[in-house]
Amino acid sequence: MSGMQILANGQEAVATGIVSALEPEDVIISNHRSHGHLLARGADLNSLMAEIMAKDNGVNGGKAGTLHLSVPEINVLMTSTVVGAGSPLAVGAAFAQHYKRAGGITVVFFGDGAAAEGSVHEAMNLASIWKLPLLFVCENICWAGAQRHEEHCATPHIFQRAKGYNMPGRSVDGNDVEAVYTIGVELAEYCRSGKGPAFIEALTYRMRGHGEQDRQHYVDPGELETWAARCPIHRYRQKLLDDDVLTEAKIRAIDQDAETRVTVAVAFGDESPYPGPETALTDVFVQPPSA
Ligand SMILES: Cc1ncc(C[n+]2csc(CCOP(=O)(O)OP(=O)(O)O)c2C)c(N)n1
Repeated sequence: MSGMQILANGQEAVATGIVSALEPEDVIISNHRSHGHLLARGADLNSLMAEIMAKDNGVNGGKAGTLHLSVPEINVLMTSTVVGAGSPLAVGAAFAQHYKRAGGITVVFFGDGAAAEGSVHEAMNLASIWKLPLLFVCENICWAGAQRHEEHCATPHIFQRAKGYNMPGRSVDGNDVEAVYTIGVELAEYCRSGKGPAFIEALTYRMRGHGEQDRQHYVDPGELETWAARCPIHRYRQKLLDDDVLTEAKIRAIDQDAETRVTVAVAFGDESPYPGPETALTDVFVQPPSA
């Protein structure tokens, strides 16, 4: 695939836990590491894969690519690779929900690196002053690009910043899907009830490089092994086996189903055409409704 591919292997429990805690009317804004959020929300795998391959059948006609997706049908307003850009836009989305008394909340996903951007601090401040229904979800994956957490962040506990903006802030084991879901339900409910914004810091890890071009030469292999042993998928699989919820055979069937769906999606993307030159200027400008 051409272009920069940024994956979220290792962070599956955050996407699944938080998105499962939402209602259909809730709005999601995400960053460059968004594929898990979109899949958890039920985006169509075939048209997502086609979009990542810049094909005409993609969710955005091949114009967004992997980093700037938008799937309004499932209320994923946008994803952006401009670090820290999602939060002020999430303030806008949450303000619209509040103003129209629409009932939903907005969730914005961002990384620990983004948490140091001024835009995120401004968004937290304004959301709190206006008591907006906005859930900030910081995925602390221990790295921002090639920088360790302590190289770019003044505090080891980002969730404590929530206190400075007068909103509840909690940290959670981001590799435990039930724990993420539980805290997600609790704080989504807080935002939904009109009390204002809330903040979750999910502690997890980036199992691949910053992007697929990154060989992670700067990462201690022992650190990767430690986090591999905490893999959220393996952990939950084991729990479901231990609790007799699933059998080995059922798990194999789920794995097989996932592999088949990915194979079908890759074939769909491969076979899809590239957009024609005549579409270069379509869906680029919006004609505002006349007053
Ligand atoms: C405003 C801005 N500054 C810098 C970059 C370059 N950049 C892309 S991703 C990234 C690291 C972001 O780290 P974090 O927010 O923790 O997200 P992660 O990649 O770790 O999920 C940087 C610096 C950018 N895309 N946008």
